[in-house]
Amino acid sequence: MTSHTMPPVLLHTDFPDLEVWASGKVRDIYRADNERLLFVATDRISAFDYVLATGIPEKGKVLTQLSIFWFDFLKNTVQNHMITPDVNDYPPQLQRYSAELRGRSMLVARAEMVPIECVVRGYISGSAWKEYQQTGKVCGIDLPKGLKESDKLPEPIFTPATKAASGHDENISFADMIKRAGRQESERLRDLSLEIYTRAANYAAARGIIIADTKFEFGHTAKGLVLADEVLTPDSSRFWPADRYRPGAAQESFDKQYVRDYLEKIHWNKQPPAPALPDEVAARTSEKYVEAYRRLTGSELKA
Ligand code: Q0T
Repeated sequence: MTSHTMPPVLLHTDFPDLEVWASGKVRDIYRADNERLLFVATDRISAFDYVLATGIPEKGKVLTQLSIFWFDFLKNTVQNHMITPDVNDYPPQLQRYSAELRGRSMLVARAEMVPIECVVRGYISGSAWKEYQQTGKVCGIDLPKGLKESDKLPEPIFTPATKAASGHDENISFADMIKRAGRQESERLRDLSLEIYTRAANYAAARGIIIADTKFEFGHTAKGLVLADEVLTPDSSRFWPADRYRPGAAQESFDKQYVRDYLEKIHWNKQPPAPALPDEVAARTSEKYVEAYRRLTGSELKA
């Protein structure tokens, strides 16, 4: 008789004596002090733009540990905002929450954030595929005629976006980015984003994962320009299993495929409230996140 036990899932953080700095669909950021923030990845999952009622065991840990892996992998290319992921090194006022924070959080340097989403695409998918079908371009970049959905691009492209009032990202041209962020800064962020993507995507491809596209966020600290937010995770990127890659249609997602299949099967109208997931869908999805971590890092996720 085998008994399956799931680790506890963290859906909501509640640190009453800490000030919330920013809160996203799946991440919460608290103010630690004037210079430092506490960045927490919960186990929440979003699909079709909504956060579901069910958490995914290990998800927050996988995303945090993957970001840490990439920060280290990229350390000779770009500085990052991480100060420490070790709760024992957190300031004393955070120590009382160590049980919830361990493995899924990091202390980061508070940065002056660049108000641009730095998106790099090696494959054509999502909003870029829509734009290409309508105009033949993406963010003002001319692409070859005759591309199919999910095709690999001749070379990776930088497609910046801004957070619109709707909460949805709005693709902008590089010329628009220059108007907002200046020429020097924009060229630096573009070149750096393309370099980071190329290094990471080549590494992942050798491990059977296509990183179709990804979004970076940068900020400025006393150390200079830093890579912030979470990096090269399934939430900030499209991860596709390479052995199932079939251009000409939308691709299966590495991590959320069971979730999307289930939501389609129950004919959810994609309006709130978002449904809960059966235990088995949550468990199989958890395994996919843990597998992505294993394939990319070559190590088992630590307990
Ligand atoms: C930030 C200052 O989506 C975001 O947060 C949702 C929880 C983006 N965001 C980042 C910051 C960071 C980081 N990362 C930082 N190091 N310093 N602000 C705020 N919102």
